Amino acid sequence: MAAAKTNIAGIPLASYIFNASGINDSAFEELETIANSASPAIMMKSCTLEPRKGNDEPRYAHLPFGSIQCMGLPNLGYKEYIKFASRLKKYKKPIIASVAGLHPDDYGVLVEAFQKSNADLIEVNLSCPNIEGKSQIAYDTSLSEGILAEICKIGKKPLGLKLPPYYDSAHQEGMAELIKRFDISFITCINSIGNALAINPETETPMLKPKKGLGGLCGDYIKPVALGNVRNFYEIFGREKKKVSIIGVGGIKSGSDAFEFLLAGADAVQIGTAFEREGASCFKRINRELECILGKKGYKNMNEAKGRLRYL
Ligand code: RRO
Repeated sequence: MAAAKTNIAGIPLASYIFNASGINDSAFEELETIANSASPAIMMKSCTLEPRKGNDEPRYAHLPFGSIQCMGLPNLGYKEYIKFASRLKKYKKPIIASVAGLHPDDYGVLVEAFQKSNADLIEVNLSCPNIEGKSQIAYDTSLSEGILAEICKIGKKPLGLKLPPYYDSAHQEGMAELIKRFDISFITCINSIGNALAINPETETPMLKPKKGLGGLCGDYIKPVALGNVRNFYEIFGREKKKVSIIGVGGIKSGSDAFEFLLAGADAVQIGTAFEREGASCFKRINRELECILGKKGYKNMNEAKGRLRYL
């Protein structure tokens, strides 16, 4: 059977499926659970300069086909995650830091700190939709450009961008142009679909308290949008010499979902909502299902199927 080995930005991963930032990855014990699971990497919660409690409860709700949340970046502050990266080293899995600024200047400080840490990769979150009064940076190319100019000067560890969903090819091309100009080694797409609203008709209230009920939509609802974004970036970067690894995320809960992301061109995928529902056993299950599909279809390795979507 084909082993679903892969790599991101040249860093080898023992399998294709690991955890998405934001789900059960804030506290050290949670990160150890991920380290002890079949996840081939340990992704940490997006962190800010200072610790944050996050938004008021209720801030997470299950929906019939996924979830909606407005967590508001609850995290222990970047200094804790630097310590966690050292303590997680013994698990011998790539450690991925995720950084989120509340102000554009924060990004330089955060990236510099993780460049000197035991993290192997740094995911720069430019797309959190859940902070009242702050827009999603990656929808603003000139703001993003200023941040990239700053962070790409620092250190040698591979940098990636966590991107929001794009709904217009011109916007996606604009972000791709920026990525080509800077030393960005991977992208993770997509973040949740921001500013969704779930209403409880019984109570006639939103399901969430923060932001008048608006929150990020996750799970099955967003899979086609995520696939579209992955595919479009795959087509754009496929025309270039420089390799940008693509990590797909959004609604993956089975090996068949992961296989669709592989066909679209993803180098690896992350699991969020399914991890929240099922716990850390999801990584082994989904990977086994994916390997089974590859075997049945006669693929000897991931590269034989990667990006090989056949147009009608
Ligand atoms: O913490 C959050 O509310 C959050 C973050 Br940082 C993010 O990047 N995406 C999201 O849906 N929620």
